[in-house]
Amino acid sequence: MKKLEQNMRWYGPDDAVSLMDIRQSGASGVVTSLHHLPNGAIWSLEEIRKRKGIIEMANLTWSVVESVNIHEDIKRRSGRFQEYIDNYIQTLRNLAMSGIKTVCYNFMPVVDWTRTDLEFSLPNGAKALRFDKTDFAVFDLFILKRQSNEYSDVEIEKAGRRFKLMTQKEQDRLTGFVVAGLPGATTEGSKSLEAFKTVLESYNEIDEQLLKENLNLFLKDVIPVAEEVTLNMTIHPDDPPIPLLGLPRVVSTAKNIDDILTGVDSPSNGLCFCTGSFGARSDNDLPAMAAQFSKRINFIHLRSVNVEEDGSFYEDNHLEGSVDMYAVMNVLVKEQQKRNTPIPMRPDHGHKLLDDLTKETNPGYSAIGRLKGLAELRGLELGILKSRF
Ligand code: DNO
Repeated sequence: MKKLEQNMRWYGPDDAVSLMDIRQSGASGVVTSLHHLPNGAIWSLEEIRKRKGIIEMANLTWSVVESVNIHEDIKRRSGRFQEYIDNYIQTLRNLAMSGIKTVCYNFMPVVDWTRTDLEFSLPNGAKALRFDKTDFAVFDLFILKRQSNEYSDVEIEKAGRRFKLMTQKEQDRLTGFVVAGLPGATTEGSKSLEAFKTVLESYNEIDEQLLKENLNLFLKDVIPVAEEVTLNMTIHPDDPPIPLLGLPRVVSTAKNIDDILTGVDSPSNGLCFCTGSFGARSDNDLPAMAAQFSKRINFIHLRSVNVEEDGSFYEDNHLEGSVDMYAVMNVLVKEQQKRNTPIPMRPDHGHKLLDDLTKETNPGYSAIGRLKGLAELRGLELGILKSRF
């Protein structure tokens, strides 16, 4: 009976959730990144080993790097992109030399993840992350004031009405929530809305087709090295998996994933199967996607979303909402039985519950909420294993 490898994300020594907290969750490893290094820099052996040492001192393993972020120049294939690709490759070599086998990354231009509310109150008093389509249009059209032809008249009118009712404080709150998902942009120095707009404009000439090509060219450079040093690269889907802010999206659907995995056909070119991200699109059939790509799923994020009619969603309990977690887990457990090494998983996000509510944590990465998620997921896995294998 082979089990998935249980991990928790850890943001490094400054994370309010400590390694000892993570140990108490029952996870055997952590998923982390060298967040203090700017995008595009080489991760030295020394920096990697220092971090690894801290994790191992707590009797945990550094199971996955999430993420080695991709510099915007690589996504645009502009400026110093070749140098950044060379740096990326060196980072991968250094990680492999330090015994790390799995790296997660995404190919979302500018924004990493996007929500409009990081403190959405649930009926039981817990707090969750939410993406509200109208609020997002308010931010885009009336706060950022971006020129856009992507909204229907009805959407514009609805957003306009909501904007008019908003106080300045509410507008600032919304802006704060949306820009919280800009880790790439902040490390590259774009914190203000004006600077944000400038980065968005740098994608004016880049459509979906071009972004796909740029991803493919990046993979053509990087995957052979990953293969040589036996490292799994796992691409994380777009979150949410729809075009936003006029930016193209290329990692949102089964077709996108198929193009990526067949475009550079190597076992090292794998997928981070994130149920919460894919699940925000009602036309993504998650169990079918898990089955279709099972061989190339080398990292798993498990979380659910409750999707509303207009595409707005909030993050639900891990086993409830729009994601059929039982069906997805069935596929993953089955795949795990065919493998010699455990597939790393982590509960993705969690509500703010109990003492989480008074603690300053990274959005989605509360201790108790994630612990609840992990406990439920591990129970689901065990139930499936015991009844079927
Ligand atoms: C948010 C995360 C993302 C993810 C990156 C992967 O909670 O799922 O920040 O780590 O997009 O590169």
